[in-house]
Amino acid sequence: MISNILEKELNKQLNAELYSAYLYLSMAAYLAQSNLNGFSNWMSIQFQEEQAHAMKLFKYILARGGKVSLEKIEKPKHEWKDIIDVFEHVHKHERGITSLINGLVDTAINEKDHATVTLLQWYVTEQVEEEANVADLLTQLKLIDGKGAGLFMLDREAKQRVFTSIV
Ligand code: OFO
Repeated sequence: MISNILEKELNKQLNAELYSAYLYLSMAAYLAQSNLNGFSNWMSIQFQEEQAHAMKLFKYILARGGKVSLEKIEKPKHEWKDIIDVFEHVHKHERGITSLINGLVDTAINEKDHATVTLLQWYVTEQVEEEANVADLLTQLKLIDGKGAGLFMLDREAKQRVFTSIV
Protein backbone atom coordinates (compact mmCIF):
# COMPACT_ATOMS: atom_id res chain seq x y z
CA MET A 1 0.00 0.00 0.00
CA ILE A 2 1.21 3.45 -0.88
CA SER A 3 1.22 6.36 1.59
CA ASN A 4 -1.30 9.19 1.12
CA ILE A 5 1.42 11.70 0.48
CA LEU A 6 3.04 9.57 -2.24
CA GLU A 7 -0.32 8.79 -3.80
CA LYS A 8 -0.99 12.55 -4.01
CA GLU A 9 2.47 13.34 -5.42
CA LEU A 10 2.37 10.51 -7.98
CA ASN A 11 -1.05 11.72 -9.15
CA LYS A 12 0.41 15.22 -9.52
CA GLN A 13 3.21 13.79 -11.65
CA LEU A 14 0.67 11.88 -13.72
CA ASN A 15 -1.00 15.22 -14.46
CA ALA A 16 2.38 16.82 -15.28
CA GLU A 17 3.15 14.04 -17.79
CA LEU A 18 -0.26 14.48 -19.42
CA TYR A 19 0.34 18.23 -19.61
CA SER A 20 3.70 17.50 -21.29
CA ALA A 21 1.89 15.31 -23.82
CA TYR A 22 -0.62 18.10 -24.46
CA LEU A 23 2.11 20.71 -24.83
CA TYR A 24 3.99 18.59 -27.38
CA LEU A 25 0.80 17.93 -29.31
CA SER A 26 0.27 21.68 -29.48
CA MET A 27 3.84 22.09 -30.73
CA ALA A 28 3.25 19.34 -33.32
CA ALA A 29 0.30 21.35 -34.65
CA TYR A 30 2.26 24.62 -34.71
CA LEU A 31 5.17 22.98 -36.55
CA ALA A 32 2.88 21.35 -39.13
CA GLN A 33 1.25 24.76 -39.69
CA SER A 34 4.79 26.16 -40.18
CA ASN A 35 5.48 23.56 -42.91
CA LEU A 36 8.00 21.72 -40.74
CA ASN A 37 6.45 18.28 -41.07
CA GLY A 38 9.57 16.44 -39.88
CA PHE A 39 9.70 18.39 -36.62
CA SER A 40 5.95 18.01 -36.31
CA ASN A 41 6.49 14.24 -36.50
CA TRP A 42 9.24 14.54 -33.84
CA MET A 43 6.77 16.32 -31.52
CA SER A 44 4.04 13.74 -32.22
CA ILE A 45 6.44 11.03 -31.09
CA GLN A 46 7.22 13.12 -28.02
CA PHE A 47 3.45 13.33 -27.41
CA GLN A 48 3.25 9.53 -27.46
CA GLU A 49 6.26 9.19 -25.17
CA GLU A 50 4.70 11.50 -22.59
CA GLN A 51 1.47 9.52 -22.68
CA ALA A 52 3.54 6.39 -22.04
CA HIS A 53 5.25 8.13 -19.08
CA ALA A 54 1.79 8.95 -17.72
CA MET A 55 0.52 5.39 -18.23
CA LYS A 56 3.53 3.95 -16.41
CA LEU A 57 2.56 6.04 -13.35
CA PHE A 58 -1.14 5.22 -13.79
CA LYS A 59 -0.40 1.47 -13.71
CA TYR A 60 2.03 1.82 -10.82
CA ILE A 61 -0.42 3.75 -8.59
CA LEU A 62 -3.05 1.04 -9.18
CA ALA A 63 -0.57 -1.80 -8.68
CA ARG A 64 0.31 -0.37 -5.26
CA GLY A 65 -3.33 -0.25 -4.22
CA GLY A 66 -3.56 3.51 -4.63
CA LYS A 67 -6.28 5.65 -6.22
CA VAL A 68 -5.79 7.40 -9.54
CA SER A 69 -7.22 10.89 -9.44
CA LEU A 70 -7.21 12.72 -12.77
CA GLU A 71 -7.10 16.50 -12.62
CA LYS A 72 -7.80 19.16 -15.21
CA ILE A 73 -5.02 19.52 -17.79
CA GLU A 74 -3.80 23.09 -18.22
CA LYS A 75 -4.27 24.69 -21.65
CA PRO A 76 -0.92 24.67 -23.46
CA LYS A 77 0.55 27.57 -25.44
CA HIS A 78 -0.12 27.32 -29.19
CA GLU A 79 2.06 29.99 -30.82
CA TRP A 80 5.83 30.40 -30.82
CA LYS A 81 8.18 32.85 -32.52
CA ASP A 82 10.06 30.22 -34.52
CA ILE A 83 11.57 26.72 -34.29
CA ILE A 84 14.34 27.89 -31.93
CA ASP A 85 11.72 29.38 -29.62
CA VAL A 86 9.88 26.02 -29.65
CA PHE A 87 12.98 24.04 -28.66
CA GLU A 88 14.01 26.58 -26.04
CA HIS A 89 10.57 26.07 -24.53
CA VAL A 90 10.98 22.26 -24.63
CA HIS A 91 14.39 22.51 -22.97
CA LYS A 92 13.07 24.73 -20.17
CA HIS A 93 10.01 22.50 -19.76
CA GLU A 94 12.07 19.30 -19.47
CA ARG A 95 14.39 20.90 -16.89
CA GLY A 96 11.25 21.71 -14.88
CA ILE A 97 10.06 18.09 -15.17
CA THR A 98 13.47 16.90 -13.99
CA SER A 99 13.13 18.95 -10.81
CA LEU A 100 9.64 17.55 -10.24
CA ILE A 101 11.03 14.01 -10.56
CA ASN A 102 13.90 14.82 -8.19
CA GLY A 103 11.40 16.20 -5.67
CA LEU A 104 9.36 13.00 -5.98
CA VAL A 105 12.45 10.88 -5.33
CA ASP A 106 13.10 12.93 -2.17
CA THR A 107 9.52 12.31 -1.02
CA ALA A 108 9.76 8.57 -1.73
CA ILE A 109 13.02 8.41 0.25
CA ASN A 110 11.44 10.30 3.17
CA GLU A 111 8.52 7.89 3.08
CA LYS A 112 10.99 4.98 3.02
CA ASP A 113 9.13 3.60 -0.01
CA HIS A 114 11.80 1.60 -1.81
CA ALA A 115 9.53 0.35 -4.58
CA THR A 116 8.66 3.92 -5.55
CA VAL A 117 12.31 4.96 -5.40
CA THR A 118 13.07 2.09 -7.81
CA LEU A 119 10.25 3.10 -10.17
CA LEU A 120 11.42 6.70 -10.14
CA GLN A 121 14.98 5.74 -11.08
CA TRP A 122 13.59 4.96 -14.53
CA TYR A 123 12.27 8.53 -14.78
CA VAL A 124 15.57 9.98 -13.52
CA THR A 125 17.42 8.19 -16.34
CA GLU A 126 14.76 9.12 -18.90
CA GLN A 127 15.08 12.80 -17.97
CA VAL A 128 18.86 12.73 -18.55
CA GLU A 129 18.17 11.39 -22.05
CA GLU A 130 15.34 13.83 -22.78
CA GLU A 131 17.35 16.85 -21.70
CA ALA A 132 20.41 15.71 -23.67
CA ASN A 133 18.41 15.08 -26.88
CA VAL A 134 16.71 18.43 -26.71
CA ALA A 135 19.92 20.32 -25.86
CA ASP A 136 21.56 18.66 -28.84
CA LEU A 137 18.78 19.62 -31.23
CA LEU A 138 18.71 23.16 -29.87
CA THR A 139 22.46 23.54 -30.45
CA GLN A 140 22.11 22.32 -34.03
CA LEU A 141 19.17 24.64 -34.67
CA LYS A 142 21.14 27.61 -33.32
CA LEU A 143 24.14 26.68 -35.48
CA ILE A 144 22.01 27.00 -38.62
CA ASP A 145 20.16 30.01 -37.23
CA GLY A 146 16.90 28.05 -37.49
CA LYS A 147 16.57 28.49 -41.24
CA GLY A 148 17.64 27.72 -44.79
CA ALA A 149 19.10 24.49 -46.13
CA GLY A 150 20.25 23.45 -42.66
CA LEU A 151 16.69 23.59 -41.38
CA PHE A 152 15.49 21.61 -44.40
CA MET A 153 18.05 18.87 -43.59
CA LEU A 154 17.23 18.77 -39.86
CA ASP A 155 13.52 18.64 -40.63
CA ARG A 156 14.09 15.68 -42.94
CA GLU A 157 16.06 13.92 -40.19
CA ALA A 158 13.33 14.62 -37.61
CA LYS A 159 10.85 12.87 -39.90
CA GLN A 160 12.67 9.58 -39.28
CA ARG A 161 11.89 9.50 -35.56
CA VAL A 162 9.67 6.58 -34.54
CA PHE A 163 7.90 5.71 -31.31
CA THR A 164 9.26 2.84 -29.24
CA SER A 165 6.94 1.52 -26.57
CA ILE A 166 8.22 1.54 -22.97
CA VAL A 167 5.36 -0.18 -21.16
FE1 OFO B 1 7.90 12.76 -19.27
O1 OFO B 1 9.50 13.44 -19.77
FE2 OFO B 1 9.21 14.90 -20.84
O2 OFO B 1 8.08 15.85 -19.88
